Amino acid sequence: MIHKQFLIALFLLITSIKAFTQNEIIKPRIIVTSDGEIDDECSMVRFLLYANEWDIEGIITSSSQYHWQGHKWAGDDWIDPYLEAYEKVYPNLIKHKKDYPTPDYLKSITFLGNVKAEGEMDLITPGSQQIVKVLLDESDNNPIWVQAWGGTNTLARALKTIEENHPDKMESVAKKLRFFFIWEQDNTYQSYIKPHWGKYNIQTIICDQFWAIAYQWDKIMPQDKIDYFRNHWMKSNILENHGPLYSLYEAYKGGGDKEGFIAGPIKMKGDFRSEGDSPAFIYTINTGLRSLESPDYGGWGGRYVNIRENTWLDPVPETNYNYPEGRWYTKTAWGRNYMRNVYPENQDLMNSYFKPITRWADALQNDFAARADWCIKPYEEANHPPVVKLKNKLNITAKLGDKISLNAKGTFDPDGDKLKYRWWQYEEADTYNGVVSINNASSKKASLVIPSDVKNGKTIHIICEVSDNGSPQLTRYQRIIITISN
Ligand SMILES: [Ca+2]
Ligand SMILES: [Ca+2]
Ligand SMILES: [Ca+2]
Repeated sequence: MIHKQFLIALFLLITSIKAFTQNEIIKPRIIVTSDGEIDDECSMVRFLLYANEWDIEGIITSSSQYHWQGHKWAGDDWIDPYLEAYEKVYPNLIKHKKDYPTPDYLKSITFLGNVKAEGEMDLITPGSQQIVKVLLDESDNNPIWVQAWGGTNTLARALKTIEENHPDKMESVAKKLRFFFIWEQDNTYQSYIKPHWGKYNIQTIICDQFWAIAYQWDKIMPQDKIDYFRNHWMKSNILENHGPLYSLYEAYKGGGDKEGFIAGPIKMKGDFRSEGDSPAFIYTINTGLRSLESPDYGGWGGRYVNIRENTWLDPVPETNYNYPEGRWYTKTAWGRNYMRNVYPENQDLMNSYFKPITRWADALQNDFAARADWCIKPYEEANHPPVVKLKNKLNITAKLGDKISLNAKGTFDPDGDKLKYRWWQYEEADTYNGVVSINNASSKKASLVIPSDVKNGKTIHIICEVSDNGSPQLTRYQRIIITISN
């Protein structure tokens, strides 16, 4: 006979282990909508290489203000070659991570959405129907991230179908929805989604920081990160000899760009081209940075601040900046307008605006390079990221003057690589308006003392950053949030 107390203890043990390990977190559910621009096609390669990180429930072609059927259109079936190439590398990918979805599964959830014109949301399309089906499925009520790499029109059509046919379900559907838009690339968020669904206060991130890795990366990327986007790095790590999926990845071709963006004076043939939409899915990769918990925590996909209701936009580094009331897009977004009208002036301001993305750019590119190897190499010959586990809690409540011990015991590398530790304060993400000094910040065990001037309720965010010595060097994290309660 098992004692009730034993069961309770066992339960507490299991739940505490769960709280300490990022790997046990269930995969984010995601739906992608994309307008098939050349840089979406680059993003699609990276996306498929991370397909094991999520439950992908829809890959849907949509239109945008830039692309629609008959206007700079990549074709209704532009995703097919990418899925075919994924099918070819899949047998090797699963040697590295068993949980890549099968090519047949990905094909079964890939659909054409609303593509006839910019902002078209009258037609019920296979893409809009897939979104409806996923959102109305009550067997899974975990959050679902809907990403717009183009317009929001197919999403808007799906929501309108739900409003028309199942108005009683709107609230429960809204509860699980999370939006991540790369700008508002048509007007349907303003004209339909906000007026009809605004009352449910759906968390909505609208990103402009993406410029850091879009067509003008060469002007934005800091000097210590720019080599990861240069042709010599791209050639050996991404473009050549990495199998059929990476061979579809398009580099910069030289002499300006299809989309009319003029390259900077130093951009060369074979350089990185553009992946403006990638932050939408990069944001949902579980790196240990806990970015899904709140958009202002920040992670590989950037950091966002709450502007109004549950709308999160890019933090603009100007005091008294007034965010526009309507669309956040090419005409209004700060970064786009900085690049168009102000660059090359005030580059300190530019650097701080794009830092939420550029600060991780080396780790991000190295990670992409490792997965290039996963397409062609056996497990033993490729690198895999460290798994960061901490002995201390991830959420700590502390008082002024408390000594906090930080301990990364339990962290390991699946390849047995040597690990390098770095503990640092993510000052922009925490609400303490000061700097904490960390003792032994480059050891497995570190500590800090809560400064005497932290106000009650404020937070200190500490990142445990762990890099291996494999090739390419890979990095993972764990974030600790200390809340002051006196
Ligand atoms: Ca796009
Ligand atoms: Ca490794
Ligand atoms: Ca701070």
